Amino acid sequence: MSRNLELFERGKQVIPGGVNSPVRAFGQVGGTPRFVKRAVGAYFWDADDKQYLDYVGSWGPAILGHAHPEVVKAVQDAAVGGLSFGAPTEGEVEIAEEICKLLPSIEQLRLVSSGTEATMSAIRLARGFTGRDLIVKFEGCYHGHSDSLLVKAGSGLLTFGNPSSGGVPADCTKHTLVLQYNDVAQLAETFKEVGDQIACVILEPIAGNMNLIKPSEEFVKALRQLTEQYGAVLIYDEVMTGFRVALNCAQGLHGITPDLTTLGKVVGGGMPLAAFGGRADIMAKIAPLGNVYQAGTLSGNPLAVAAGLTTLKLIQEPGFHDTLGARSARLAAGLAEAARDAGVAMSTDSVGGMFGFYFSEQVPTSYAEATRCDIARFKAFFHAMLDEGVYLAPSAYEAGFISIAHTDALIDDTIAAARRALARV
Ligand code: HOZ
Repeated sequence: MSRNLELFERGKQVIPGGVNSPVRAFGQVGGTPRFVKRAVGAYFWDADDKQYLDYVGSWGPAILGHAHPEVVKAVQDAAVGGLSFGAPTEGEVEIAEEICKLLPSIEQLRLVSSGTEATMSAIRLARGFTGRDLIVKFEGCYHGHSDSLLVKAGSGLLTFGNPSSGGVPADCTKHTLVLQYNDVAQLAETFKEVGDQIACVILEPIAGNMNLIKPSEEFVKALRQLTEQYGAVLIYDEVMTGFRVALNCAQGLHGITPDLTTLGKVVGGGMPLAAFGGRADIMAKIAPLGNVYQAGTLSGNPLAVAAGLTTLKLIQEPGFHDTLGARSARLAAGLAEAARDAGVAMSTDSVGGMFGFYFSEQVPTSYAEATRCDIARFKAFFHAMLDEGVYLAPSAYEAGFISIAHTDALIDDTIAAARRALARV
């Protein structure tokens, strides 16, 4: 029996579904999840010692590749000095200063341990600041698993969302409006109706949880203009895009200054670290200064801060994001060409260190379009690529991630593998 399968079976006895986060269970694609034994650079090795070229990268954090020596050393050095204090450290001030320097929209920030905490806290803060209850999110955008965000669209415009998970009372989602990504008219109509009750709009500024989907320029401009006009807080959820799509993040690419930003993944360099921050007048509402409560024993953990600071330093090397972006674009173009040659309907897209491939003629622009892609073909392609030693996200609704360790030669190998795989799907 394969060791992966053995571990999966053992895991299922003691962990629901055998995994600690649902998508890892290979539910959409079927088969046995790969249990990671070790990872270096662009590769990981599974429990059967098979090597894979990794295009998940821990779902975003591994922008430098796995186990970058300088990051590992920083964590080791920090560990010797103590693992957790529940008291402030110099490193926390340093990383906050660094983030504020890189993102001008952030005047102050709070460190937390996960993206879910960051978005949940940012929403509480926006409500506390505005004194309003309604929040707006977009279908297909994922902002972590807090109650008010586990919501699917209601039956029509201005109907409130329904819980998308068991265990979430309808009361928790009755203040959440779910609108369509990239639908400017719907957004404008919503603000016209209830704009003065909206506390915040939270947005994946480049969506990565319904595959990779970019917003139109018109959409992000309308969002900024309407939130400003109606006094609602604009939250850019850059947990996934932060420091990955560009050094100044998606907001830099869009030329938009959000009121609040949430960060995670790259900011922790592979350790559990996330942040939310923005306008100083809004952040002043957070306890101990204000009455919006937020806390965490492991917030600003010294090991996580050491990994994050080192990562932020290394990604500022000249040309880092240009190289990363060129490699994602090379991969996207190569996959599209391979599909064309194979006569398979596939479109692709990329931005910075993120890419998407879609089994559809056109790149989707909304959740509805993303769900119309050919999922059966995706599954077959996913497994054919696994056989080739290429590990893609085990779901058609996740973006792909590359690291700086994914050289042009490795990208070309991936495209060659995709040509062989596409001939079989
Ligand atoms: N939230 C991730 C998908 N967008 C999955 C996290 C994980 O399984 O590690």
